[in-house]
Amino acid sequence: MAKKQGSDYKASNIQVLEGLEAVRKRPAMYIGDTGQRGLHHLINEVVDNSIDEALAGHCDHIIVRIEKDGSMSIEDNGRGIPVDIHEKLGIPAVEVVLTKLHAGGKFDKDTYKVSGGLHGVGVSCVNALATWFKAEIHRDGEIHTMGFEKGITKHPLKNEGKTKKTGTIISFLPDPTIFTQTVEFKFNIIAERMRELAFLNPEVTIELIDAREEDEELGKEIFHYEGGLKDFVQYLDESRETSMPNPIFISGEVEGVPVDLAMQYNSSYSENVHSYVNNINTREGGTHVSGFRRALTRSLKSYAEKNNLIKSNSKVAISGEDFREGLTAVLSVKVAEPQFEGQTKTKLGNSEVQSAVEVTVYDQLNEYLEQNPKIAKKVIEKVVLAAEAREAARKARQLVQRKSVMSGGGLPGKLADCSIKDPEHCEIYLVEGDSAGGSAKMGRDRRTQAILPLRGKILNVEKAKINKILENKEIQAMITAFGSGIGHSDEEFELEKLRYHKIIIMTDADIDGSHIRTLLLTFFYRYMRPLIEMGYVYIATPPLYRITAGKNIEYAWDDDTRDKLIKEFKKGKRKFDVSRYKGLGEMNPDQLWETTMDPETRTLQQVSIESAAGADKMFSTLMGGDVEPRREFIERNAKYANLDI
Ligand code: 0RA
Repeated sequence: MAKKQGSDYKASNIQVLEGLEAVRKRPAMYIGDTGQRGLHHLINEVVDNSIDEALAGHCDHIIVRIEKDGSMSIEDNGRGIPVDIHEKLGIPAVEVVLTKLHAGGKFDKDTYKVSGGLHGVGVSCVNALATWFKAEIHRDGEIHTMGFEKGITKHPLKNEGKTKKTGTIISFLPDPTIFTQTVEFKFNIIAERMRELAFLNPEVTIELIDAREEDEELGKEIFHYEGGLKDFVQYLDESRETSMPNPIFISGEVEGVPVDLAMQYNSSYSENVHSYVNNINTREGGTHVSGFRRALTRSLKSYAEKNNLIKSNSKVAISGEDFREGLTAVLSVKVAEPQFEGQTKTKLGNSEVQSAVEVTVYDQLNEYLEQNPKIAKKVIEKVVLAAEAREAARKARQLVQRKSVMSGGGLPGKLADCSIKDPEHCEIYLVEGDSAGGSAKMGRDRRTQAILPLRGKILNVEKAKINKILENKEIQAMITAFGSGIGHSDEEFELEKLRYHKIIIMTDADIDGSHIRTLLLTFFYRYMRPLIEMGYVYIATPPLYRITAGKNIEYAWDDDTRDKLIKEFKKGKRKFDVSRYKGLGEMNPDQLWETTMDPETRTLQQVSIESAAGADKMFSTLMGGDVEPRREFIERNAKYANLDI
């Protein structure tokens, strides 16, 4: 029997190889990129399959391990990948799942699945991109294993004895010839997605273990949230002052579409609505989000009218966004056959979902408001204040525009603009301090590089109202220089009018510098988010050390390189001098150009936001009011220092 199966492999392998070879030839087409993000995507691809088992009600425990040798293993207690012979293909189903593109494996349509959704390219892609890949399946009382190298079967399905459990263990080592930038898995990046999945699937416990860590406690985190979305919202608002004792929780199902929502108001001014379809973050929103917005507006409006909570003499008209100021919400729906649209394919298109969400939220929110009149009154008062602030902001915005028109040309006085006008080729450096600004102005390429010196700290937008933000001089200068406006709607923020496609933050490599950088990023994230989403925001990386030996000058960006250079100079028996750059202002224009601004040689870090919920949490914690969560956050993250910025 085993032999017969073995010879069957040969015939079927031909097709199989063709499929996975394509993945190895063009990996980015399947997993997005082959950098750090693509590398970590491999884990998600496997875990998504375990989550599918959980969604189908067959799995409640997942263990994700980063092994000492740099490989990953993902274990679940699901049903185990089927091992029986696939009717049409004549090979074991597990082989179909692991070697056929897009096989996914879920042969029935009626289940909601993550895999096969947004990225769902299937576990077979992970197999294709791994130096080695193993599957251990516990199913029907028996242990089955299979092994591969670069997607090629090296060890056909084998029975390894008896078991009482069911489940799947997938382990693999990423192929360094594919992931040429890095094959190092980062605990924090994995933790963020596992936490999100645990919030979205309260029935599951996800253990994340880093076996590379000596200290067992430090290398382990368990994610399990019985409160689900409620816990998620409370987690997001941990460093904000909330306006209600507990998040509102809404749950229902309309025509086969399960809808879950948790929401609460807080004392901030930003809207933090995160939405998911089959556990996939729909960053561009879609029909489910419009359904939610309509229900929220309709329900609150009718409650306010019925109870005379909006004064008839109020001059400002309340608009939809006023109902969402200071709102943190997580909306999660499950759709059997989701259609994803939009630039990043993260916008839900299924029209039937809008009414499913709208009906569910409208009915249950009405009920909540009736039962909680005190909270309802507070919420309406907040909405009215938001409308008034929006009106004030509109006036302030007009004033900023008028001022810039009156000061001629419309550009801020401190800006040294570039001569070329095509935004695609233009860059603007936001430079900390006038003296560094001076060096940058002298050292730059005037055709393509504009310099805007920023004096002191910009306003912390996390704690300020929009009209105060618009009064801030540094923020005004950025708004007029960028030319794209400020705000959340398409009318307020016009990406087409942006004058530079690279916005480069250049601050000192010290605590103050990193504070200013975070303040700027917070401002962009909250009020000019498309800049970050489009990948237009960068961080310049000036060197930390200069080592001079006569006319020979070398720069070092980290301690290791500095030590290496020192060693070399010592070997050559040359006299040398090591200095630590304290600030950008210490560099002369040539040095600044050479190390940090010359497009040929500089390294820029592009700012990206992997998870919107993660970014929201990070900014509210770093910049919000409470000291304790901030201290904890910084301590927790200091070890990894990879906030992705
Ligand atoms: C195909 C079909 C079924 C489950 C799976 C694949 C499956 C894949 C993975 C990957 C990691 N863990 C997994 N667990 C399950 C359905 C099984 C059935 O119908 O019994």
